[in-house]
Amino acid sequence: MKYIYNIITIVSIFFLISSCVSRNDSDNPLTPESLINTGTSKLYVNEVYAAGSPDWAEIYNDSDQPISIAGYYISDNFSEPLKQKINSGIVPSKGFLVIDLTAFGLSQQGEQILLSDSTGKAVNGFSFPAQTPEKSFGRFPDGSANLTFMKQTKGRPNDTTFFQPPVDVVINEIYALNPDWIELFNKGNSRVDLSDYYLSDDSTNLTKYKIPSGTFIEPRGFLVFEESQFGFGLSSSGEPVILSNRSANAVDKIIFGLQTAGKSEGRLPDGGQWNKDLTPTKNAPNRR
Ligand SMILES: [Ca+2]
Ligand SMILES: [Ca+2]
Repeated sequence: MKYIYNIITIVSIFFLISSCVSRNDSDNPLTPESLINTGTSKLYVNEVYAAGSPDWAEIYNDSDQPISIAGYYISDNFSEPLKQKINSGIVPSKGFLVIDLTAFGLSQQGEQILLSDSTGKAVNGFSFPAQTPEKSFGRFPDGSANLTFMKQTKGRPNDTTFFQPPVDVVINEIYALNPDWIELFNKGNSRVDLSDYYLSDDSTNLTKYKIPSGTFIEPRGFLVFEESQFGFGLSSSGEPVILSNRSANAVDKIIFGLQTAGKSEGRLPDGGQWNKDLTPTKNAPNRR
C-alpha cells in the first residue's frame, strides 16, 4: 500500500512540475529547484553540455550492478519524453555512459533533460539554467541532488575545481552555517605572502575582501578567515568561494552546495578533491 502511495506521490509531483514548466515556458523560469528525481532508480542524469557538437548527456549508475538502458528514451522536454530512443548501452556499476543527443539539441538558454525507461516513464532528470561554452552543468558529487556548473568531465567523475592554481595555496575548507569561515591551505614547501590577495563569494566581484598586508601562510599550513573579518556571509544553500591574487586574477575557485547541519565542505586530503559532508576542522587537517 505504501508502495502504491509512493508511486502516486511521485507521479503527482512529476505532473505538477511538468504543468508548472509548460505554463512558464515562455519566460524561461527554469531553475535547479525543478529537479525531478523519482527516487526509485539508481540511474541519474549526471551532467549535460549544451554547447557541444553534438550536445551530450552523461548518465551515472549509483548501484552495484551494471544497468542496460537499451530502449530507454532521452528528451529535453519533461512533457515530451520520447524524443530520442537509446538503442543500446550499459551503464557500469558506479560508472558513466555518455549519450550523444542526435535527435535534438540542448538550448544554451536553459532547458530540461529527462531520462525515461522503455515504457516512457520518467527515471531521472532536471532543469538547467543558461550555460556558457566553457562549463557544463550537473550533479556534484556524482548522483547527488546538488546541481551546479562545473568543468566538462564527459564520461568521468564530476569535478567543480575550475582552475589549477598557479600558487600552492588553495581554498581548503568552508563552513557556511554561522558563524561562517574559510580555511586556506598551503600545499607547497615554502611560505607564501598573501598580502593584498582577495576573497570573494561573487564571480563578478573578486575583490570583496582584501587580505591584510603582512599575512603569510606557512608550508603545509592552514589559515582561517572568519566571517567577522571578510564581512560577507556564505549562503547555506551554496555559492562560489574565490581566492584571487594581487592582480585580482582568480587563483582558486570552489563551488559548494546546500549545506548539511554540523558539516563542512572541503578538500580531502588537504589540498585534494573537493568533498561534501566533512567534519568541520577549522585550522586543522580535513577529515570525513
Ligand atoms: Ca562527468
Ligand atoms: Ca580543516
